[in-house]
Amino acid sequence: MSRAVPEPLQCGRFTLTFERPLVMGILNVTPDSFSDGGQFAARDDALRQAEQMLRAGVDIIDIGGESSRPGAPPVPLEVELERVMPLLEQLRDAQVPLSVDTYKPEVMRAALAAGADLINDIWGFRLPGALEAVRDSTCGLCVMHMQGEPQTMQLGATVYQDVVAEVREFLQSRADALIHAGIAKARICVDPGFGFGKGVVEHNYALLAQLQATAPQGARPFPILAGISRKSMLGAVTGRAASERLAASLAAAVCAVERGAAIVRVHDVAPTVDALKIWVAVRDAALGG
Ligand code: 7PJ
Repeated sequence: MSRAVPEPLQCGRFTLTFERPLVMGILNVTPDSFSDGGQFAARDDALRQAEQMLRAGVDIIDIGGESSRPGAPPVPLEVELERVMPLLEQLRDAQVPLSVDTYKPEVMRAALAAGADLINDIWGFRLPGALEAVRDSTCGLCVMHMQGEPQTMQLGATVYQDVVAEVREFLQSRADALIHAGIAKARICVDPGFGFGKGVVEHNYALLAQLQATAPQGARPFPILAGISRKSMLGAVTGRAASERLAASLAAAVCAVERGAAIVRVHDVAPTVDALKIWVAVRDAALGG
């Protein structure tokens, strides 16, 4: 099977190329405890986890200071900054791109000033000021699909006539808006947003089955990022709790890469790196290389 390698992604200090699929490791700094100690413990924990990811061969670290789990309470700006900024500074010298998972323009600006290489926005840079916050930097941008308007934060039941086409049209319109604002196309990657405003399990599997078709089509396809790790669509099929979804997450990562994902966003970096090495070995053997 021949498939075009996506164009390189300009990503701050780095230019990412996609001769092989890349692994984005999820680094959440969201303490369960609301005590002061919780904040520090969470940071230490996150640093240790980052070191583990680096040893395992992570390609991008995605730092998140607010849980975007549907129904999770929003985190005040100051708290999100307090969680994200110290980590960004402490990981700045690691030789991998640092991504920040945020939809708040103020966090984007602070993160970019501190050297973030990529901004990962589950709202697709739709909040007022988001586009302006990233426009004049060289950071990469991950544009994710989520149905609904940011202002209403509507994450409930969602209706689609044709989920794949609707996601693609949305991603196309957001990419157009970014490019129209003067952002280089080479800075953009796209993501169908598994589980976000997609309450019907089958919709998520349709998006995975037709992953390539969820991205805007054209001569220079955008790199596709897929985040399926531990998500409820895996629980729906296996009947397993989130903590027991490693095997399902690995299978989903391989399926996503097989269907065109350039980057997979995962919790379990080491096993994903191994799984994708096997995928690469099979691909190369099929090419006769
Ligand atoms: C995603 C994300 C995703 C991108 C989260 C979770 C929920 N960013 N942030 N894509 N998911 N780009 O990890 O379960 O799928 S938070």
